Amino acid sequence: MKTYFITGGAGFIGSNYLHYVTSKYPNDYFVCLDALTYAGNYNNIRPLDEKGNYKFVQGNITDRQFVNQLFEQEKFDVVINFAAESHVDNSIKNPEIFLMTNIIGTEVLLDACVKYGITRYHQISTDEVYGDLPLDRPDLLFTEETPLKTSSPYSTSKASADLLVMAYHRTYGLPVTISRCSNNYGPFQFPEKLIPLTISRALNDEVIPVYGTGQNVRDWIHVHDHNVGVDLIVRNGKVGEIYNLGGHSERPNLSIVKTILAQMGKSDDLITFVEDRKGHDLRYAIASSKVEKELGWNRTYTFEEGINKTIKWYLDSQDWIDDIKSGSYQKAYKISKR
Ligand code: NAD
Ligand code: TDX
Repeated sequence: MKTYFITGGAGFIGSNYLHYVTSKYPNDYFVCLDALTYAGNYNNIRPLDEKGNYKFVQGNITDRQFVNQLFEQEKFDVVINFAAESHVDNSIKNPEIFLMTNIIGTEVLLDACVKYGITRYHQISTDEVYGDLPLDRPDLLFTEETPLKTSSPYSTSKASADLLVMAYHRTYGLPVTISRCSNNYGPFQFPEKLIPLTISRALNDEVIPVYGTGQNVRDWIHVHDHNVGVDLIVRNGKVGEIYNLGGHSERPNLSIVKTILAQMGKSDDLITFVEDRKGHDLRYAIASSKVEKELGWNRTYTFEEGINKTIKWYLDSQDWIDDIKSGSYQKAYKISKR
């Protein structure tokens, strides 16, 4: 039995991870720490309260005293850091909180790992640390050897955190791994991101803002496939290694929006082209051959299966969307404690 420290578990990817592992590993114990920022939604993890191998704690990864106390109390074996400010557009408007959470927060966790000792620290990183690829070179993919070359304050903060993680491995011998994944989609994604934003706006026949020409390409992966990869890397990955995880499903943004509208029986007339994102990365595409060969990871969802299931989930979860739209999701944790 091991004790896992999961940060950012009330967010999109972390909550999906917790649903997966608390069932798969009944003999392990999972402590979720989340600050419940605007992106953290207690409704995502409320059903886990019933489980005997799980506990939720509200707190901030930048709060060193609080984090150290938790390490002392819980004696964590494994730390997985999902917590981050994750929305690129916000980082362009207000970079500071991205540097605080994504860099300083990571440093606080790494220091606690050195101080108290752990068997594995895993950093959830992103393909955005590699910058972007040209649209007219489909032969080019990001590998783990691709140099870091970031575009936004968000991706720069994530790359900085990755460098810190590797520095703690080399300097203090901390047993670390890093995974860099492409764009995720699936249940519980905050409707600021392209796919849930399109679905939730289309539900009310609101316009869908497409940045620039809509030709920017992202490599989409179902969140479950990402989390299966994280679990494999944490349990079997080699210490000190970085592993890419990708969807092998490159699509231009306009095609994603049109696919969703068609599936929902809505008109393309909802699409509105708006001013482009500043510094907008053109194309992401990930080579995952290292994790496939070394750890036997592979995707289970095709994009078509995954997106249809995801659209259905949002259509069946309109209460979840309404709670976000009304803001009442931010009271969900307080109400649960009464
Ligand atoms: P998210 O924004 O949905 O969730 C982030 C969670 O972290 C939220 O619950 C939030 O409350 C929490 N949090 C934020 N600041 C915190 C702090 N200071 N202390 C404690 N908790 C804090 O993000 P996500 O999409 O689930 O992303 C999770 C991780 O995966 C991030 O590290 C992100 O960089 C990475 N990632 C995301 C994608 C994607 O497509 N969404 C792709 C690759 C990598
Ligand atoms: O309204 C929109 N219109 C639009 O055209 C939004 C929100 C986005 N877009 C475009 C911008 C991107 O090219 O769609 C694409 C996807 O945008 P986001 O959903 O904001 O994701 P992206 O910027 O690609 O970053 C995501 O993937 C990598 C996550 O948010 C990051 O956390 C992750 O690291």
